[in-house]
Amino acid sequence: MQLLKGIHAVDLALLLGDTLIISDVHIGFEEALNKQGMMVPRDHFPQLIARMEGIFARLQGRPTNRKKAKKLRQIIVNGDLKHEFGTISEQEWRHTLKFLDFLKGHCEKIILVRGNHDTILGPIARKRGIEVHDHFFIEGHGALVCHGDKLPSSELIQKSKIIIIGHEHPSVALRSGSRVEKYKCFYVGQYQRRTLIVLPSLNLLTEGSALMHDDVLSPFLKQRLDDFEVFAVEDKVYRFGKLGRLRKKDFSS
Ligand SMILES: [Mn+2]
Repeated sequence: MQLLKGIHAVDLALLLGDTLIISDVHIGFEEALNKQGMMVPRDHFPQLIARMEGIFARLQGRPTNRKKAKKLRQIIVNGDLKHEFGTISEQEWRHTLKFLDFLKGHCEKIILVRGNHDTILGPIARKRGIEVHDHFFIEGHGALVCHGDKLPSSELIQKSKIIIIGHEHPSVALRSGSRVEKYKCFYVGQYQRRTLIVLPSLNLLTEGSALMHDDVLSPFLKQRLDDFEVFAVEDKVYRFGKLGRLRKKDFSS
């Protein structure tokens, strides 16, 4: 599904030219929940790999003007690759390295953008010789990729045409009969007259937060959101229309 000219949503990932961007994988989330006494299945990792395999399979037929079309030029992980603050659990080490190796099989370069959960991502990244950035600018597209938990400098915002954030874990809630179903989604709106794209979370254990009701987290979204377009992700990506209209349809009545 094309969100904007030359920018496609491929399942829960965003494709911009030869760059794939994913966000908020939160590896180790189930272990953190288990520690809090919550019983959750521990099969997030194989699910995650299967989901990514599906995304890569869809990319196979994409048009490209590069000779080595098989691999993506780069994959940007836009923050919160791993879940736990402060320490790295044994499972996180194992899974994070495995995930990075898996991604490396599909691209020439991995770029890690720091999220608020990634305080000590350094040691993991160093083990694989991957750079960790506070933000990453995709030249040629004028696209600024940052996690979105805080605002970058105004100079950076000034020179961007597109800003791509994660952090928010957006979803949209729909009522069907008496049930309310949540779908992960992309938002496309504006921030300071720049195009703003909010990526869904790639953590498959959580549904995300529906902006229609929940409070916003990112400072980029502390603004009027009625004109933001919603693209929901299910078996494919669906254009849902504007957030303001969805809010008015109020499913709580
Ligand atoms: Mn975050």
